[in-house]
Amino acid sequence: MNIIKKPSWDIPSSEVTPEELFNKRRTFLKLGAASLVASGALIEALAKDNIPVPNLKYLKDKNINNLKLNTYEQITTYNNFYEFTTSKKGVKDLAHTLKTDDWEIEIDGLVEKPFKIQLADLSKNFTLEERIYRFRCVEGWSMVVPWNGFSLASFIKFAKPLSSAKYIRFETKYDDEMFPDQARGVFASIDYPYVEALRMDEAMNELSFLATGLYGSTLPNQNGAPLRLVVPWKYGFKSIKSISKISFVDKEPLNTWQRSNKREYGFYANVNPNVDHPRWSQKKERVLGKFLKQKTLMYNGYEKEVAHMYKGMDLRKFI
Ligand SMILES: Nc1nc2c(c(=O)[nH]1)N[C@H]1C(S)=C(S)[C@@H](COP(=O)(O)O)O[C@H]1N2
Ligand SMILES: [Mo]
Repeated sequence: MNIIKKPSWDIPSSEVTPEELFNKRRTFLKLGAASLVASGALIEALAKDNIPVPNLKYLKDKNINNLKLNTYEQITTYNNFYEFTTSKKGVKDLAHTLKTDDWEIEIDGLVEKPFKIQLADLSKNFTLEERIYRFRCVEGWSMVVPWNGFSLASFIKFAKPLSSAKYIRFETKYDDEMFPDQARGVFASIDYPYVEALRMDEAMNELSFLATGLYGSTLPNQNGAPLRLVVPWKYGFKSIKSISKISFVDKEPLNTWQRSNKREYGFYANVNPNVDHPRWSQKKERVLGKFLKQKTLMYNGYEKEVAHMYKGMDLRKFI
């Protein structure tokens, strides 16, 4: 029998899984504008799954662990972003007050020369990459996200810290017109600005990433636009959103959740199924969109890449 091969993107949208769709879209990106005409079905499918038309060019992640991506819809409608609301489903509809045009990042502390730079100018110095990472929130839910951005290590080389810098500290922008919960002052859910930090060796680890996009297009506000940290072996709260200040320091900074409740949250926050949260077990997690829970992996599945950094540390003490 003679089988006529259809072009790969020419399939009914109803039969496409989000992952296939994503891969097709990447093929389509490579083909360029000409394929726009030929791929009505694809455009329709993208629209159906609410995936924006891609606007970023990046080096593809080979996804050697064959992680199954969560959908764009799942990743962008279930968020923790206290500056807007503590309701995970509510963030998306409130996040329009965040204005990311002309976003400036201030770099200070133990660096050769402190400076301020527009994010657009900063990004030009790096090749955009894709990183498909597991993401595990301390609350017990998880997802797999295709991020776009650049390695934190490449940013650090650009920023030129002094050898006396032992930690890198990040701050979310403080602007109570953009972030309604900051305007609530003492009645706010947590102390602002949100602060997170990493030890320098953790920051230089190949996995540490600064994201400016996801699923091939600019980061949506609710996911921490225009620049957020991604450290996939740590609980999600370490992955600070909407960064506007980065400081190099010599003492361990007090991060927001440790400040808020140091009995429950520490500095390291490494994913560890063997150390329970004081109020719940960390042995399992629910992947967004799935009903049954799955086992949580040590260091969220990144043991090979990160375990050496914590050798000899008591993981019950350094939570
Ligand atoms: N500035 C800021 N960053 C933040 C948070 C926040 O409330 N404010 N929440 C953290 C938590 S608890 C998680 S789980 C992740 C959620 O990221 P996502 O909404 O992109 O899934 O962001 C982290 N970064
Ligand atoms: Mo979280």
